[in-house]
Amino acid sequence: MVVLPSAFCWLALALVPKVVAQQEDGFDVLQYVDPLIGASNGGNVFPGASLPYGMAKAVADTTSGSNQGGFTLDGTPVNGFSTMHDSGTGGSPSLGNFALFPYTNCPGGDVNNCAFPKRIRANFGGFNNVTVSAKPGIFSITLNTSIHAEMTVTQHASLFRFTFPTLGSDGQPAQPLILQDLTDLSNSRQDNASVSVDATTGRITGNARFLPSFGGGNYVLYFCTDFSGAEILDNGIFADSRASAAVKDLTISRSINGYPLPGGAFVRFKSAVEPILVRTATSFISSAQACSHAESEIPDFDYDRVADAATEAWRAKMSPIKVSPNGVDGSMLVNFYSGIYRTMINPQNYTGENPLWSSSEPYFDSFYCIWDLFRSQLPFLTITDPLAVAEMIRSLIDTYRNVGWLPDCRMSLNKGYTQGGSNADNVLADAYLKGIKGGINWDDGYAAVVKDAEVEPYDWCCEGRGGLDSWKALGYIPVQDFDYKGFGTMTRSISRTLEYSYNDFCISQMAGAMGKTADKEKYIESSGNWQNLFKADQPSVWWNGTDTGFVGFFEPRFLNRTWGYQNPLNCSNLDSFSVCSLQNTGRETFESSIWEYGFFVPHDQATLMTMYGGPESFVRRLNYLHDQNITYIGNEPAFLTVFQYHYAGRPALSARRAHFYIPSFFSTTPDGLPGNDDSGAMGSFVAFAMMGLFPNPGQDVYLITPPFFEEVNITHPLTGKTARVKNVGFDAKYANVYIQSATLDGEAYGKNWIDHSFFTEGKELVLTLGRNESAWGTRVEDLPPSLGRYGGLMGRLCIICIRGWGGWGGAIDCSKAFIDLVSTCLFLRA
Ligand SMILES: *[C@@H]1O[C@H](CO)[C@@H](O)[C@H](O)[C@H]1NC(C)=O
Ligand SMILES: *[C@@H]1O[C@H](CO)[C@@H](O)[C@H](O)[C@H]1NC(C)=O
Ligand SMILES: *[C@@H]1O[C@H](CO)[C@@H](O)[C@H](O)[C@H]1NC(C)=O
Ligand SMILES: *[C@@H]1O[C@H](CO)[C@@H](O)[C@H](O)[C@H]1NC(C)=O
Ligand SMILES: *[C@@H]1O[C@H](CO)[C@@H](O)[C@H](O)[C@H]1NC(C)=O
Ligand SMILES: *[C@@H]1O[C@H](CO)[C@@H](O)[C@H](O)[C@H]1NC(C)=O
Ligand SMILES: *[C@@H]1O[C@H](CO)[C@@H](O)[C@H](O)[C@H]1NC(C)=O
Ligand SMILES: *[C@@H]1O[C@H](CO)[C@@H](O)[C@H](O)[C@H]1NC(C)=O
Ligand SMILES: *[C@@H]1O[C@H](CO)[C@@H](O)[C@H](O)[C@H]1NC(C)=O
Ligand SMILES: *[C@H]1O[C@H](CO)[C@@H](O)[C@H](O)[C@@H]1NC(C)=O
Repeated sequence: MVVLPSAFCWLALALVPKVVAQQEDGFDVLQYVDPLIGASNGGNVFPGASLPYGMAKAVADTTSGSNQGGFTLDGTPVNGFSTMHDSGTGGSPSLGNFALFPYTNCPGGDVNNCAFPKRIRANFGGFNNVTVSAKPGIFSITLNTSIHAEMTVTQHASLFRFTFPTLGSDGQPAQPLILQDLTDLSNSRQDNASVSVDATTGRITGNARFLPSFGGGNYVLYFCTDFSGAEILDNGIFADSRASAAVKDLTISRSINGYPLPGGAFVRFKSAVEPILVRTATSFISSAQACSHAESEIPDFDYDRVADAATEAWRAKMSPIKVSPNGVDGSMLVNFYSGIYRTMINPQNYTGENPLWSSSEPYFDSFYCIWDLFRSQLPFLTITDPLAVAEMIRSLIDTYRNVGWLPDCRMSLNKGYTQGGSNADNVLADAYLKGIKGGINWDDGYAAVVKDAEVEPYDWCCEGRGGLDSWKALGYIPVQDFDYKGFGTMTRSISRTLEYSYNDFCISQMAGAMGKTADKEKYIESSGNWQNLFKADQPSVWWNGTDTGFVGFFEPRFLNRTWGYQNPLNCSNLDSFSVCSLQNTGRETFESSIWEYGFFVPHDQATLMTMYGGPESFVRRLNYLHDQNITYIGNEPAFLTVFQYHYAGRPALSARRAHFYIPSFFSTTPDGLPGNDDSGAMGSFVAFAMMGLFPNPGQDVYLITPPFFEEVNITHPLTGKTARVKNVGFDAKYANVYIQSATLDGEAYGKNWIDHSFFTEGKELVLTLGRNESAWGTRVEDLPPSLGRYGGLMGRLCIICIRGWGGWGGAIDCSKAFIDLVSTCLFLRA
């Protein structure tokens, strides 16, 4: 069984890093991690105690209505302390099951004078912000009731230490009561939850069925809770607002209240001379397994030992990334390291905890969601924690084997909603091209991505792709498609077409690297399908009638190949009217505008640029997208657009744009995140942007900009080699952010991108900075790879012109195109 091995692994992990932790130079990376960044204003991060990828995540839960990751610093009170959470959530709050709540005593000694229901006990959960402390692996808070709550974790178990005042609210000596409620953050508990308390030991066990927060289905979670530190006075169960020590077992209905009827167990103690320790573990398998996790991971109730081990686990994960603090504001370091920290909260390692199928493969959950994670979070971990990424990918492939498809989103053992394409394809390609091995069966991985491209699921709400017949027959997803084979929300035809195109490109690259030439050709061909929705004569006019001056946008198309229409600015950051998410009244672009999706051709920027009239016009468009606030950095599709200037031979503008967003949109305060962190997506954006190497995910490409620090060292966990980026002429005021020249391992380096061998082989990149844009990285041979050709554009333009007059129904001004071509050639000095 998994119980013992997993406990041993975690103990081992906790012991080894002690060595790493002894930083010769006294640089302790953990001093720069602030888990509270994003704990208010909708960041919805999980700010509590977790191990890297840990299943146990302990924190105080507040009553905030912000779909929070448990705790918030927004003035709402605490109504429980629970041990399972997700981070950066958007849809609805996730997990937060089986909350504990402490009272110093029940007035008059009567348990019925303690408040059991969640809504009422929030009256006893007020707190002052200054009492909150969050560090990697540890969280603490003091409630207005003077109860001090500290918490730390192992992989599956949380250890809470409650310190009580000597007198209760009625002035009588403390006789603490701790209750445990059969609830979760979103009040999703279903029928027939149950709980039992052992009269002698006070051990509470139980289980309940809950709903996942952004998907279908349900899950059953079990728990096991033990106490230490004081003698037990009595114990029992509660139902609604009444409790009794005479009853030890409860099975409770969801009831007809519209919210689950409060129910759970309590344990009361004779005194509060010492702090009371509460150890609670969960399992998706059984209460017995939860108890076994708890006993093996925290046999001794030793809070300090567990907290130290958690701290060391984080220090070990984070120490390989070292930046020079020289000259920079401390908040820059906090921004950077806190971002990195948040990349390792989710996905969660539920290996040994998957009741759905039996397998010896790892099982990771809380891919919440891959649409967010593929862009920079998983690529970040590919550099810093390739072994973990290998386990995640094995888990994705095992999910394909057992469920039939790769997930696009997955939480709490259930399928989550697909937002666009089958973006696990991008994740697999990214890892494959970067040489991630770690026991991955890549033949099965390849079969999984091909299935996404070839087989339409009956229900494509939550896996695979919809509209495959039209995709293959027409080369795009039509608006108002006719699809009788599979069913899902028939919206997002533009963003799905763009994402499917890129998914196919990712498959083609895997095929190419595996020597499957015919497949490679086939998927390269379909990766060009995005072009079929480009309406060359489409203008873009603001709602007040002002013309943006740009022509040529993606537009929806019907089955009969005629054009539909969506204002290219709708669903942008400035459109608060349109419905743009997964609603069935949604638009043809998901959570973003045609303007922004207009850049989502990560594999063929050269051809896109040609269609946009050449690099100058492409750059003007990118500037307009950012400067007019059409895009919003708080949602993931914006990430790559910050750096796409590289493809137009203007890497300096990417650098400038990175500084435009950081720190002004990302500050180190609880309200400092511009949107939901979406697991650690925002965190990874900050980390990559500040490190100066931004990935084009799904390709072995990192776009080079100067790091925000004088020096960045990243030691590869497998090869042990240290990659180094050094800024010469570094200026902590960030006026010198333009690369004048570069060397790679001492040789002049003109390309504005680099590949993954930089990290695995520990290369050294030295960037010489200046105040002005330079010629560095601007020549065609310096540009990142693109499927179509840069510069030599005449042929393509003619094709566009011909297609423009033919099947496209729109005219393109070929004389203007010719002028753009000439300016392109001049600019690129090809
Ligand atoms: C995931 O959990 C399993 C079982 O506890 C463990 O063997 C493995 O090392 C963990 N993986 C990571 C990346 O932490
Ligand atoms: C808790 O105490 C703080 C200050 O100590 C106070 O501002 C706040 O109003 C109190 N909250 C409640 C719910 O009593
Ligand atoms: C809950 O238990 C009752 C009584 O045993 C049973 O009738 C009912 O079907 C159960 N509900 C569910 C959802 O299992
Ligand atoms: C990076 O590594 C180099 C070479 O080992 C070392 O000289 C330098 O001090 C390191 N920089 C940081 C910030 O750790
Ligand atoms: C119309 O709106 C755009 C975008 O907000 C703005 O840039 C422009 O100045 C406005 N034009 C007029 C005439 O108000
Ligand atoms: C094409 O289909 C659309 C949507 O059904 C319809 O409005 C339009 O009239 C059709 N055009 C032609 C030429 O058939
Ligand atoms: C597009 O967005 C604008 C601004 O919110 C809104 O007024 C308009 O109705 C939207 N158009 C459609 C078709 O939704
Ligand atoms: C864009 O938004 C920022 C703040 O979010 C604001 O300062 C700026 O004026 C806006 N620009 C335009 C053109 O609306
Ligand atoms: C660099 O830019 C500054 C300010 O934009 C300008 O005054 C200066 O002349 C430029 N230097 C060179 C060498 O182009
Ligand atoms: C914490 O405390 C107040 C009042 O309780 C809240 O309304 C604030 O927003 C606050 N949060 C922060 C981050 O200061």
